Amino acid sequence: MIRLPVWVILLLAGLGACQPDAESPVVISDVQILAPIPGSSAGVAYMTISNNGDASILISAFRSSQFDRIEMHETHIDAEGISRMNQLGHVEIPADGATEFIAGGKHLMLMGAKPDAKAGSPVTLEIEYNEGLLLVSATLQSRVPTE
Ligand SMILES: [Cu+2]
Repeated sequence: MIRLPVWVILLLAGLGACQPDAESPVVISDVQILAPIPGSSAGVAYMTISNNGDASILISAFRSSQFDRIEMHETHIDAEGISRMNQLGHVEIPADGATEFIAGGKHLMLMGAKPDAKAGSPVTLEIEYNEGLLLVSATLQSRVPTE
């Protein structure tokens, strides 16, 4: 984090009510961060990250102080028809493009929940990409087991 350029800090400070012209071309929407179900320590997060800039961006990591680590996964169906997850090292979002983290596709697994990572608690994710850092804050929602 020490290697972040100063303008990133200014950009984050500018995320309040008034958006300067030099705002980040990256827009995050449809954020849903789900707390672990009882008996599990893994949460999951979904969101859409849009890149309105004219250069592609590369997302290299997600972090949160409430989880030991966050992995980027992609669910796919293998040749036997079994649903599997690959871990992704990075995610590229093309210029004027968007990437959805959704159930059944790319998604974020939040591993090793700390005691304060409960449904109803505020949670902040840091997103590290090639231009700096983005922050996403939300309330942890309860995860309803689905089968
Ligand atoms: Cu996963």
